[in-house]
Order: sequence, then C-alpha cells, then structure tokens
Amino acid sequence: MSNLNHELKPFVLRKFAHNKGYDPIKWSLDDFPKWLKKDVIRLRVASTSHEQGKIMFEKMCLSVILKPQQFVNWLKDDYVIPYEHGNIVPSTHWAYYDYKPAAENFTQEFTEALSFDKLGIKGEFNDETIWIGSPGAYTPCHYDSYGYNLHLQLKGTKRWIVFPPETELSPSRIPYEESTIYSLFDITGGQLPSTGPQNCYCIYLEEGDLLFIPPKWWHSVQCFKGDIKNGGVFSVNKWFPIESDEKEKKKECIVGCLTSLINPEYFEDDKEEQFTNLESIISEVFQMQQSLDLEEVPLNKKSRMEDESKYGESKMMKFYNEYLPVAEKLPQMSFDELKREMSSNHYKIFDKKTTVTDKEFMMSPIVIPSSEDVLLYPNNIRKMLNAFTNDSTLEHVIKLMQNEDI
Ligand SMILES: O=C(O)CCC(=O)C(=O)O
Ligand SMILES: [Fe+2]
Repeated sequence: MSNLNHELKPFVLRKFAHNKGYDPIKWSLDDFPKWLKKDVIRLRVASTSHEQGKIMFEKMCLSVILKPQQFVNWLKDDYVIPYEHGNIVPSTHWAYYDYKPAAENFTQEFTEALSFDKLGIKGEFNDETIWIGSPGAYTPCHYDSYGYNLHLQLKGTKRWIVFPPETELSPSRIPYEESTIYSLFDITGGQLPSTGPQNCYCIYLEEGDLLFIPPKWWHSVQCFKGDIKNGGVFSVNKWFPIESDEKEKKKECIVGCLTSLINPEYFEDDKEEQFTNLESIISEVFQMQQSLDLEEVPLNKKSRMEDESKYGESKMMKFYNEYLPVAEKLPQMSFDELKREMSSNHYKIFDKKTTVTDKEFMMSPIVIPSSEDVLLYPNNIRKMLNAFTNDSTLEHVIKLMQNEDI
C-alpha cells in the first residue's frame, strides 16, 4: 500500500443517512419479505451463551433455512425455530442473515433504492452487502483483503471493535473464506494478545451512522440492540476498490489454491481435474496481471482508472479529507478496558472450566456445531498453511512468480 494512506484512521459520521435524506432509513424490517426475490433464506444460528475461546465461525454455527416471514416473526419473538434439543428463541440464541450481496438476493427496486449512490457516494460496482441479525449475532474478528469499507447502520445498534493493521492478532486462513483473514483470538470472549500494540477502538453504531474503515484494519462486530419495533439489527456496507487490490487478487488466488490443496474434502474428488483447474486459475490471474503491468505507472502518480478522483485511493482520500473535519473519531480503548467491556455487560461469556454447572448455561440449549472446520486441520498443517499464506510470504512468492527466469 502506498504511504499515501498509512496514517488513515477509522471515523464515524453520525446520522449520515438522515442528513442525506436516504430513503431506506425510513423502511420497516416488517417489509423484509417484500424486498427479497427468494422464497427462503439461510441463517447462521448460535447460542447467546458464548463459551470463551470458541469462536463461532460460519461452519461452526447451525445453518437454518426459514421463510423470510418466519425470520421477521422470530425476531419479534412471535415464532420459534424447532430444534432437536428444544426450541430456538431470541433469548437463548442469535440468528444472522449476514454477508448477503444485495443484487443477488433482493429485488432490483430494493437494490437501487439502497445504493450508496443515493448517499452521494458513487461506486464503480453495485455490490452493496446486507446484514440482518438479532442481538448477540456476531462476525468474528477479521480483516478484509480488498479496498476500504463504508458500513451504514439502518436499524438497531451494532458494536464495532477495531484494531490497527499492525496489531498482532494471529491471522489465519483457516477457516477459509475468500477475501477474509480471520484472527484466532476470541475477541468476543475478551481474549486478547499480550504482545504488540495494546490498544483498539470501540464504537456503537446507531441508526443512520456511517463508519469508515481504512484498508486492512481488523474488526470484530456484534449486533447489540434490536430495533424497537422489529427486534432486528440491520445494516448495509460497501467495499470500495483501491489500486492495490490488483495485487491482493493475486495473493487471494494463491491462498485459494494452497488451501484447496490441503483441504481433506478436496482430495475426495478427481485430483487430476482439480490440479488442471488450479493451474488454469493461476495462469489466468497472472496473464491478466501481465497485461496490466505493461502500462503500469507508479500508482500514487497516475491512476489506471480514467477519472482519478472517481475511484481508488484518490477517491478514498477525497472522501476522507472532506468528512474528517465533521466526523467523530472512534474512542480509543486499552486492551484492559476492552476486556472489562466484554465481560461486564450484554452477553453471557462462559469460561468452560468454571461454569459448566452454571444454571443459566445448562438451561440454554447449546447448538451442535455442524462441522468444526478449524479442528479438521491438525495443528501443524494449520501453522504451515498460515506461514505460507502470510502476507510477507505471499509478497515474496508473487515476486518470484513474476520472475521469468524461474
Ligand atoms: O457487520 C458485521 O457483522 C460484519 C461487517 C464486516 O465485516 C464488514 O463490513 O466488513
Ligand atoms: Fe469485514
């Protein structure tokens, strides 16, 4: 990344949606079924009792398929999800309809009305992403490979814990998700590293607030308070591309290939065909890059994109400089304060050793994980994969791969 933006900090613009007269801020979650173009939805479900150290990655949650109206009713406590060990209700479990590309799942009318263009923030693609959850639902700590992020809160309240990129949070590509680098620290359970910088930022996003997250900042996000009428926590975000994404795409391609090579499930299929696929993916990405390299110029001098101020880092800087003077900075928090924040309020966090007999814990039906992806890999394999997919390893690999002599 160029040094143009290494000093960027996250900020929040309170009531941005209201100030911009953004229509969706007035919508009701009751209309959720009307917005969708699908008859059923898939939710990620887990217990609101958080066992310390057990990060509820997607594959560890229960996957539940509901009709959209059932989800709306469930959020209001007017419907129960039947499950073999007892009913799933919002007081014992959370549910998250998360990470859903708007264009793929919602009607054109909805997608257009929700576009960030309507906030005066024009983007190159229509790739707004939708998140609707109940209090307690969370996305484990991670950073995103591409671009910078604008996240807009529409209903309810969400807590964001944000860490600078240099924080030593044990990045891992297991469990694998394209363009997501997870931390192995259970931030939701208040577990934090004892080495490296010991500070983070913590903010509660309320209805209408827009959060700016600079490239590569870690974040741990949890639905906190549901909308008064509907019980849901609803937000929409968009990642805006920057020039260095081209290089990130190559890294992601290599990570995808390495991960699939060691994934046990992968070996069950026809190996030969898989390897041919991997080879063609790699050469496609690198060929694409070669043609870009020919016209490559230093990115901070001249953008490949036709209108410099419209896309990429210069667009980000324009947005940053325009809004920083009116923005609210995220309050800084020491790790000790964060631990207190996580243990003091809101959610039940249990230490496995000391609370097995806790009544509340026993009464809450524990969701059986569908598959514990993280545990599928022996420790050494996980370590090896993370070493090979470490950012500086990948930088070096790309240099070597571009060297025609080898
Ligand atoms: O809202 C969430 O649960 C996660 C959001 C997120 O990771 C993002 O906007 O990049
Ligand atoms: Fe993210």
